[in-house]
Amino acid sequence: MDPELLARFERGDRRALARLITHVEDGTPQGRAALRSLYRATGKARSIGITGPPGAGKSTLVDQLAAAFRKDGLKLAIICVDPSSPFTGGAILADRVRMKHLQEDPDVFIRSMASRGALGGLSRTTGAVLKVLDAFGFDVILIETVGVGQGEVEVVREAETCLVIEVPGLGDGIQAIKAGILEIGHAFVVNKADNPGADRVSEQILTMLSLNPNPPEWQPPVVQTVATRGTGIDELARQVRAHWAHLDAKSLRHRHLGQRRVADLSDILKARALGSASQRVLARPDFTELRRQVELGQIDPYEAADRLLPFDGPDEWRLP
Ligand SMILES: Nc1nc2c(ncn2[C@@H]2O[C@H](COP(=O)(O)OP(=O)(O)O)[C@@H](O)[C@H]2O)c(=O)[nH]1
Ligand SMILES: [Mg+2]
Repeated sequence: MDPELLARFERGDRRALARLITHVEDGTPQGRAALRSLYRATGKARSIGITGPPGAGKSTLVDQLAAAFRKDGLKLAIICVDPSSPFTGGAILADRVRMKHLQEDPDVFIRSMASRGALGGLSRTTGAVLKVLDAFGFDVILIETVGVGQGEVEVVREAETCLVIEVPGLGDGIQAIKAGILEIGHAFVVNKADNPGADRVSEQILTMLSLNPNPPEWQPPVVQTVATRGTGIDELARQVRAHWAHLDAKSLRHRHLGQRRVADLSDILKARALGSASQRVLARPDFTELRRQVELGQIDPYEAADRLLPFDGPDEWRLP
């Protein structure tokens, strides 16, 4: 326990920031205590989630977007969430060397998150790290994640603006664009537009968006980019700013923040309810015996659970 850490964080010390993030990722008592005292200082930063298949150019795009926002004088944090583990052999993506001038910029903070963290779930950990960066005073937080599974989709949901990256040449575009991904995108980026087929992918996305039976108030634009050359980045940055203006004008940002706060309440209550229920179960004298009987198949786990934790509510967690 380091009582100085929070004080140094509040003075703007980036080493303290990095250490606090580690505490939060690991779910240490100090991490929890810090989140609690920081919470009221959150809600100012803009968050942008960037998702898409591996190799689509997300990191290159993030670097370019970051450079564009730096021209506006905005302070930036970049989080790269890479859920791939060494066991799946896909961990190299997080190691990509970032633009040198971003790395040397004192108003840019770059962080890789490779672990699932101890908070329970990738999105929960990312949400907590976002809070820390927000409280530290960054204007914009860019979150890059590989769009492979539900957990990663949840990560971009933490952000108020979601960019979905597609590329030409991944077979049939319609097959490659999953329905769930269409719903979360506030802007679609067809990167590698220097490769053939970019117009076709853009048209397919526009067609799929037009098929939405409940068209949203915000019409997601489709922007073509060549991230390696910086082509289309100004237009993309313009669309992101337009989305910010839309969120502000319609009080949607306010609503999004409110929803995140209630989601946090739900998560905290859930963790506490689990903690106190498990304490009650472990304190029961018949726990060890019932556990043994379940293990041997002598009674079924439902029967044992009924005896250990008599309960007449629904077996689900829901907060209205
Ligand atoms: N031809 C072309 N290559 C690109 C473009 N954007 C990125 N790349 C390259 O694609 C590869 C993967 O890029 P990266 O940003 O690491 O992709 P990520 O896995 O989505 O983060 C790198 O070799 C990039 O240089 C682009 O617009 N056109
Ligand atoms: Mg990457």
